[in-house]
Amino acid sequence: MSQYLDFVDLHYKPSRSDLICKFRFESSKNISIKEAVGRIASESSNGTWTTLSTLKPHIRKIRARAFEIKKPYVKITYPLELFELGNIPQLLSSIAGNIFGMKALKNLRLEDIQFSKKYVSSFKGPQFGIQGIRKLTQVKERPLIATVPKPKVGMTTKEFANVAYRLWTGGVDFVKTDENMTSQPFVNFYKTTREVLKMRDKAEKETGERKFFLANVTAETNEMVKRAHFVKKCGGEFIMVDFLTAGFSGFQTLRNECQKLKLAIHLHRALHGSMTRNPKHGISMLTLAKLARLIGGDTLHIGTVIGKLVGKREDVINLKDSLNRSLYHIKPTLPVSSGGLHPGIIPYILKMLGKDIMVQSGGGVLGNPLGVEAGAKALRQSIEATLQKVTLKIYSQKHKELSAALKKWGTSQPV
Ligand code: CAP
Ligand code: MG
Repeated sequence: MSQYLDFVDLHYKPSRSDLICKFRFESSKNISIKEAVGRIASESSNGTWTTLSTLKPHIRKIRARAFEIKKPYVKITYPLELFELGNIPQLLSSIAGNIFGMKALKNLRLEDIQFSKKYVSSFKGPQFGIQGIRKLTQVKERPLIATVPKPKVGMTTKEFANVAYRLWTGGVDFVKTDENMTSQPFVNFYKTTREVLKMRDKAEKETGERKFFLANVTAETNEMVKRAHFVKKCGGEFIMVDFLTAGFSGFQTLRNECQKLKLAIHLHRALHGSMTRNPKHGISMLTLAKLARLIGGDTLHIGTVIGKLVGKREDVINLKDSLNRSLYHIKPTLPVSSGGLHPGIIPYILKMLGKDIMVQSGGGVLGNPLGVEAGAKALRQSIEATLQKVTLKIYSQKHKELSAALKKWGTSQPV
């Protein structure tokens, strides 16, 4: 089908304002490589399955071009005119839309995306970023420590607020609501936010340390905006949003609102596995992370390699590096390592990712045999030991909370 080959030009040089996408592709039977990459470029820009009587030179001029093929990868360049600045849903409807369902492809994965300065200029990026969070928290030299009360859903407002208080006094910096705890009848968002932030103030007074609540506002967009205003009203500094289940439109609206409210945004990536896990088909977490940073997540979950959820070492490290890489005016996003972490495997995490991260542990804290405060203490002790280059075994001799965690989990890697 020759019209697809019009979207392949291996001599084409992308212009500085183009967006460039890297895809991994597998053609279906009897579809040549050029036909396959032509189809991807065509269907994700302004072509279709047949020639058109309405195709004019000025329209053909802004078509995408497959310009580099290194099987199983292809790079496709997109003239900026194809996109609406500042509109991520439209970007994805183009470069991650119909193409995943084309019969001519057996598999397709959007691996990476490179934005031009002009495109990036239409986004805010993180309001605080890593430096801003360190300034806000006054935690300069160590990883930020977060936990999430477990069981993840079921606690009443009172129970949740009480556990949060005990976690803060035990030594964590951040307490978050879990990704699927929003405003169930027994834990109304407004009542809980007010109660938890009261407990936070109490814990700050008693510990002399800054403490923070990552309130999950995930809901219908107007409701998320309302919840963000309420967090601000109660003295909160952060909100949390499941940016993929909330959707990019909701996330962009929330980011604009948080600019006015001066609220930092913690991004949970629930749903990502449905797109990122299959190495042959879907969208890479790297691509999703770049979009999350562009819109303006101050923090983003990136995985652990050795925790309970999948994530290859080079991918997790690549994610961390990408969130930190210079990108015009866009601040770096703080990587969050979470998912099956417990004190016994913290040394591995810090060795792999360094200290400019947030370490988040739920079960690894709330499962400590000595209780809630001890769980928080043990997590903090494992970080202190690692930064002081003391083995956990030695450090635990004088820290019973860490010793209890090591007795229960050792250095086991949960599955
Ligand atoms: C971790 C967690 C987080 C995961 C999300 C959970 O709890 O709260 O949602 O880390 O995965 O619900 O599993 P645990 P990721 O510490 O008890 O595992 O960080 O990979 O996005
Ligand atoms: Mg969770």
